Amino acid sequence: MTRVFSGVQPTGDIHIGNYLGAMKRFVELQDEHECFFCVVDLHALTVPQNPDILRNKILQLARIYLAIGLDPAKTTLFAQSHVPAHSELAWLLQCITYFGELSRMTQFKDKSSGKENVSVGLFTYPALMAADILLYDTDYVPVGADQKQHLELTRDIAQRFNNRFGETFVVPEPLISDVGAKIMSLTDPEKKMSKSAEDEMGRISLLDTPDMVKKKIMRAVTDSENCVYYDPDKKPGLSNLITLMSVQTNRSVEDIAAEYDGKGYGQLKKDLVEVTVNTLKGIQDKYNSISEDEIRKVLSEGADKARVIAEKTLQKVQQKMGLR
Ligand code: AQP
Repeated sequence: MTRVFSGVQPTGDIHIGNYLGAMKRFVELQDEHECFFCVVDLHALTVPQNPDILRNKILQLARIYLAIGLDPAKTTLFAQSHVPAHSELAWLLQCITYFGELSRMTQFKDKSSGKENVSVGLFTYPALMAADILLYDTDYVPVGADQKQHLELTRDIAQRFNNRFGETFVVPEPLISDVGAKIMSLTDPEKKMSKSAEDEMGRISLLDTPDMVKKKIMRAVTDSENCVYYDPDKKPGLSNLITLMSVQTNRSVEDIAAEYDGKGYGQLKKDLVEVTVNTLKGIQDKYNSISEDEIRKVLSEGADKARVIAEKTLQKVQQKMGLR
């Protein structure tokens, strides 16, 4: 069976961009692949976190994994920090990753821009992400478009290691959706929707109430043309709403644009509220039915399973590098 790995950071409110861009795909993949989905809590530490809030966010994200339909009987769900091999392999991979490569990562440039004290962890984050993926002999990594560059680096690191030390790592392929891989902010549609952006109105959290969803979509920034067509360069706000409608209804963006041509932005927004509230309702109903004990049990059993595989890969790598 082919292996799938992906992770989500417990850094804030998991939003509809995370869900439609990556997490929905996790659920589809679990039936036909051996899947590992991780709460990448070590990644969260690359920017300052309040320890109590982080602890809660880790459990909340695990609960969301279950609520969107991931089934612990089919898939391994765990927290990254519960499997020490992630940190250990990250160090070994950092030692074969070049400073220049990490300096070119656009996410690092964006997240560090204008900040005075930027952690070394934020800079080396892509090497930890490579470790996460390579530990599990991963074939496919479902991610949003913002992670494409990190995935390319992971592939380069795996190939470099294999060339230097002999065949060791599977070189993984990214799985990036054609539509919905980059959902944009509702208030600033030139930027992607983000968990940690200060402006909450820019994102729809998976746990937002129907009223909040309505307020955010109805206030979403569009343009003054009032003519419906899909063009992300010319009409980023409107095109983002069309994309949100398209991925939630499994219809093409052309189809949606044609339907609302002549009806105006107001009708599209109204219908998008209904569709989105409906998407979130299923997730929220399940979310509210899961107990904290159940989450802890899933994470504990998941880490036990993940640890066995991760340790084996780590030992192989240590041996190849001359450590054992
Ligand atoms: N706007 C987005 N549209 C589509 N997919 C997205 N993803 C993130 N934002 C969008 C995908 O969601 C998965 C989990 O993301 P992450 O936790 O790795 O964090 P991130 O990529 O840095 O995204 P955020 O939401 O903006 O978080 P913060 O604010 O903490 O940096 C990934 O597969 C990602 O591609």
